[in-house]
Amino acid sequence: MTSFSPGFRGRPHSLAQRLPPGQYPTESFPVLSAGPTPRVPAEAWSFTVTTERGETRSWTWEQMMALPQQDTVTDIHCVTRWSKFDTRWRGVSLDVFFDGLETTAGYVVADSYGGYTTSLPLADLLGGRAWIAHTYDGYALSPEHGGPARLLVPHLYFWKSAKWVRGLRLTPEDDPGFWESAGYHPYGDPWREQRHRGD
Ligand SMILES: Nc1nc2c(c(=O)[nH]1)N[C@H]1C(S)=C(S)[C@@H](COP(=O)(O)O)O[C@H]1N2
Ligand SMILES: [Mo]
Repeated sequence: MTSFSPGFRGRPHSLAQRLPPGQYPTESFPVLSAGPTPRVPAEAWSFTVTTERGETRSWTWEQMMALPQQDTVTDIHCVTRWSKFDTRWRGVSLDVFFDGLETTAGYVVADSYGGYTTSLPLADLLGGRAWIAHTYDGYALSPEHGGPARLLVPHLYFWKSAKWVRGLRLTPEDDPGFWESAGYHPYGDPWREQRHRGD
């Protein structure tokens, strides 16, 4: 199954209409990392979902690659104001990882190799809007951009898309991650320009 950005279906949208307020378009793909780039070989990678009751489900690289794969073309928006149109990814929908999971938790903390964290509502990871992405523009995702695999949540500012993701923890309340604790907005909707807490 393939999903397309708004530019590809329905009423044609000009690129200007696809640019959230205060953003500028870029052709390059900037690297933004708060620390050194962890080197995680695919064979050593695993991904774990932990419920609020401490139950876990894990996937090795091989198991993740055996799940149904999706191609996605989407725009991404960094809070530092660059936006990049029509980025092409391949990965597994979060719906697949959460399928049949019993939870009453409303929030998720994404944990990365290297220690980065970010938090968001569980609902934003469901409904075909978020992926564990391992391929960018037809090539294995580079370590700088979060390879072997990263979270991809393109409808929120890109700091929510945790690189080198290793797991998701379900929490009853919002538990602010790295940038959220540093004063960034808890939700981060680019269309409402939710850059900082209080925006
Ligand atoms: N693990 C981890 N994930 C991260 C970050 C980080 O520092 N560490 N930076 C975030 C920010 S602020 C942005 S804008 C994007 C940048 O992704 P890129 O380097 O692939 O452009 O990754 C997000 N995910
Ligand atoms: Mo960012």
